[in-house]
Amino acid sequence: MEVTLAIVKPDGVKRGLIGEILKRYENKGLRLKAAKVVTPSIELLEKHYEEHKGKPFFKPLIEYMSSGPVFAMVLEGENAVKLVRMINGATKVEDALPGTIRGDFASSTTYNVVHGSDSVESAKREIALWFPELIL
Ligand code: IDP
Ligand code: MG
Repeated sequence: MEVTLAIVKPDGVKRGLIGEILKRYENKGLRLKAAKVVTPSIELLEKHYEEHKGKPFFKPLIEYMSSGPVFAMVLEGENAVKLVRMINGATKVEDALPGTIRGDFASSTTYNVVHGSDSVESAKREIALWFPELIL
């Protein structure tokens, strides 16, 4: 069965959106396999976002993501990677449609409430980073 990593980012946790967001994933049939509240280290985040190293938004992104606790979760289900990306909505704030998490809750492209792995390979890599103890 496919698994993916989803994260409620610090702005989402501060705004009390963990329950609302998890409900949307569960409503779609995804199952929670593992979850934790953690303030991620800079080291973890630089690995997590290594594809974006050198981009202008990299430093603000790492600062934002390390600014407080996040809710990281492993979700399982058929097409889990694609489903979470669809439920999350588009990256750019102006493209995120109403009905998606970002469309409903994000007002900026940087502070966009949620993360979802972008492929099965990324999901494997990210789950190993965030949940090294997890045996799937
Ligand atoms: P994704 O989260 O939809 O996969 P990515 O392109 O992987 O989007 O970017 C990672 C994160 O970096 C985004 O979720 C967002 O927080 C931030 N980000 C991406 N593009 C921009 C940008 O153009 N300006 C500011 N922040 C950005
Ligand atoms: Mg991405």
